[in-house]
Amino acid sequence: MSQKHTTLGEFIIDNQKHFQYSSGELSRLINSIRLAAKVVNHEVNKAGLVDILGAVGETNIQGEDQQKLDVYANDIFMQTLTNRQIVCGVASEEEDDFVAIESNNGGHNNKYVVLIDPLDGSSNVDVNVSVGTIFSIYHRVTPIGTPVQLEDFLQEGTKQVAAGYVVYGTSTMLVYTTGHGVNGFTLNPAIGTFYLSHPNMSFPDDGNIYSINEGNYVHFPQGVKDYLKFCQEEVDNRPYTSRYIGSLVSDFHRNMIKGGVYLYPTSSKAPKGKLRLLYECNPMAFLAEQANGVATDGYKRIMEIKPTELHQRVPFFCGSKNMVADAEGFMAMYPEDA
Ligand code: P6P
Repeated sequence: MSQKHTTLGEFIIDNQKHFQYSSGELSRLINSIRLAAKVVNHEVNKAGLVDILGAVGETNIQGEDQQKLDVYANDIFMQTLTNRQIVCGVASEEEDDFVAIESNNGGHNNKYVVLIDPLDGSSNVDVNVSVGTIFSIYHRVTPIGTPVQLEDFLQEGTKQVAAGYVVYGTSTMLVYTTGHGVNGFTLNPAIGTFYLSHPNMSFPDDGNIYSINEGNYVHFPQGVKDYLKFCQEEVDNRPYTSRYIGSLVSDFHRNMIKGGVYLYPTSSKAPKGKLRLLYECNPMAFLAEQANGVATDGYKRIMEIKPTELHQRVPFFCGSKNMVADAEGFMAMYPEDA
């Protein structure tokens, strides 16, 4: 008799008790993300068969070529989040500015804002490598009943109510936290149901996997170069293994299960790093900290950074606490690089 796996829907209901005074809106919001993830998953899984590969011939505010699937995923999440009378505004990697939800969809009277990277790592789609969706949820800080403002989105990561990702890999998983640990759900595509497959996910304190784009080595700060040499020297349980998928969600997911560290530091090519604070680093940092891991910019906690711009970038050191500490130790040897 196979073990009965709890469905995501059952899990959300069972955990409703954590949200005092909540009328189930956060649960409905997470359910809407579940629905959008299934729709995007269906398209990602057949991307090679329909005219949805390749670039749309436009660039987003990041100056990155928008892939057709980027735009499709953004449209699906935008539509799903907009139509649920729960959200007053959405900020997306694919949108220049935040999107205020119209009053006919509850708009100003809704209390949550969502920040999202609808299809992270999308350049991998054309080569059939896993990609992901990353989401971050906050209570608005401006009064309910008024139009959502930029300050509703520029909140420290410590204020997140929930965060998670979908990884469209060899299986499709939804992994999320509401501040009470991290749980992973695997989609059974035959029936379109997510089942609790990875309860209470947790980073091992140590690991032997490091994830970084070593092609940027010559551009890295000296502390990062020294840490990479540390990873590669034959001492103790080193050299470590280098694993870099080019998809943050996939590298994070593997490191959380096996132990490891992900680094996207500053470089002379990316003086502030590449990853975006609001819809990549903060949600992944919330998950990391809820799963016995850590996330910093090489010096300080990611979730304590006060955001100033919607698409601002920060350096990102994330994963097993002892490995991040080792990397920070090398960074601290060069205070001039801070
Ligand atoms: P690079 C994808 O564009 C992304 O935001 C992350 O998912 C990934 O880890 C990183 O950028 C890859 O960047 O510069 O190594 O190609």
